Amino acid sequence: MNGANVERIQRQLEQLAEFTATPGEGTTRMSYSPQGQLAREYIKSQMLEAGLSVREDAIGNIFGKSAAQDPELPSVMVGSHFDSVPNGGAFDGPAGVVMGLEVAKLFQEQRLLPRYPLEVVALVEEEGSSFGRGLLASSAIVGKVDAAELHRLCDSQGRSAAHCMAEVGFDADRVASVVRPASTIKAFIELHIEQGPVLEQASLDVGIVDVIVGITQLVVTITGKAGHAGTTPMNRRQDALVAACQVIAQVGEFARQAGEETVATTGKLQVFPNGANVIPSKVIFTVDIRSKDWHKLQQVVEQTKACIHQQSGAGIHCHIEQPLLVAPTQLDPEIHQLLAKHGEALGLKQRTMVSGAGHDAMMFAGQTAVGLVFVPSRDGLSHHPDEWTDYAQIQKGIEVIFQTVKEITEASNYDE
Ligand code: HGY
Ligand code: MN
Ligand code: MN
Repeated sequence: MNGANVERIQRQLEQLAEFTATPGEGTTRMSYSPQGQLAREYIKSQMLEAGLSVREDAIGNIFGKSAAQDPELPSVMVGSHFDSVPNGGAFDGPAGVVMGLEVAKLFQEQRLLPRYPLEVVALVEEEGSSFGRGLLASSAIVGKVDAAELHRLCDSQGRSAAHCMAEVGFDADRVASVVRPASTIKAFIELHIEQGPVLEQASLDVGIVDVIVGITQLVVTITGKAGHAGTTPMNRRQDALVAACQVIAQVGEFARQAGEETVATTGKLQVFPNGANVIPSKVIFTVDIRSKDWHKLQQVVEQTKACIHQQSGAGIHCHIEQPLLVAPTQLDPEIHQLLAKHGEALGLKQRTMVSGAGHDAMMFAGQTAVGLVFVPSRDGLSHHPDEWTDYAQIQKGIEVIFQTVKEITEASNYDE
């Protein structure tokens, strides 16, 4: 298969994987961190090399825009995110950013001039690992984030998102300028690793996503009263951690009862003051709940909230925040059909599938026509240092998108 250049894809992914705070222990690249900034400069350099004009918006999203027969027309946007989870893998996000870079490079090499501009995008803060609010940048681009939220959201050291942005030259107070009116985007197409076992188990080359599951995240703060572990009788304790454990043990059961592949996870747990001989006075933990069925999602949310409130009383107080709530998202059938047509023409083995992972694509879906292409994940593993997808597999996914984007941008040869 000509076209997408596997060596270049490998080189760019290996270079991005270098930008981690935990070398040898997976990819840890927080937005606005030194590693995030190194990745930023590299991505911008690769956009320039692909002949794109580069800009960054007020919160640090990077855009590389091509020349076009009609530059005023809406862009066909391709890309993904370049932040990571703690000790995650090297492909979650970067595979989609490199897809965008490669599509742009192929346009340049094949002297293609699109009628609609091609726009490569590298997004910050999709994972929510820095400030506890996933899909932050794509939410801002579609107008769902205000400056107050960026001043309110904080990292584990209590630094606000606005502060962290300002530290590297971005400006949360100008977040309104990040909004892209729907009229400026003709389509958004993302390539992402599947992060599950389906494609590998069926020996398929690509998955074309029709639905992304609904997602919500709760941040629960339970407060009690610190005390001496040795001298405080069991009947006189207000133990915040014991109360939290009653909830955490239940959320999995609520999800199992809901069925329909509904899932619930507590991934973050902070205990204060976190001393072995101190009764915990405060606990902050997260509950991530997902389902392709909106009613099941809501059912588990309500059960979880009720269980939390049942812990209140006798000196125990509970507070719930819900920074993220996105309904199950249907992607664009026409884009889906185009991707399937080009996958077939390329002789790829493919299937339609649901995404159990959330993606920036779901935020853009309310704004424009959106497509999402999966490539296989070895052992279905992701959010883990051993996350892996063969570069040749990524190349196949990129080829499908390149052919599709050529059609959607109505590209023609400069020499014609
Ligand atoms: O959580 C997710 O589904 C994605 O990895 N942000
Ligand atoms: Mn991702
Ligand atoms: Mn992820």
